[in-house]
Amino acid sequence: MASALKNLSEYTNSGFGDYSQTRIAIVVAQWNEQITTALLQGAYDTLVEQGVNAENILIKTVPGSFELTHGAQQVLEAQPQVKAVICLGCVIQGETRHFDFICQAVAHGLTNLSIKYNKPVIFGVLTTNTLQQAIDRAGGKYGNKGVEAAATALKMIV
Ligand code: DLZ
Repeated sequence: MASALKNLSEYTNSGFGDYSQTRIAIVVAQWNEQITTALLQGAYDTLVEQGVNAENILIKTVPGSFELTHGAQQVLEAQPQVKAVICLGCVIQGETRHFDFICQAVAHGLTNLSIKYNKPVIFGVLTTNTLQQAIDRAGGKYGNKGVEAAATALKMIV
């Protein structure tokens, strides 16, 4: 698994700019809240660390990862000054095919939004087999996917 080889909280410092006037949105799913709260913290701290003003960080919650696409679309429509949207969620494999449908839908949905609005719409969604794998990637032994998502968003802003 890729994140077993890479710590998700480690990123290179090249490719960043001046974000003092930059407005960024984070859309976070409430499903698996223990995990997504940790992802949100990691993303938020990274934005602030890289110079984004706290008052320029918009946080929106949605019920589950499936709703991340629509939540991001709502933000992009209502807030044209937002330069990037970081979408955070955690989908854990269960006994039904829900997992596959949700992961596919979100991946496609966010890709389409980034093309439609020509802005970074970041897939900060953990898709794991177990809760422990998610814990390991939400501030645990493999770092925090939220950090990686926020750093990626900033580096993709033109
Ligand atoms: C329904 C569902 C299931 C089974 N699992 C997850 C999950 O692991 N992670 C997640 O973010 N959301 C899950 N959901 C909820 C869906 O994303 C969505 O909110 C519902 O299907 C809407 O009815």
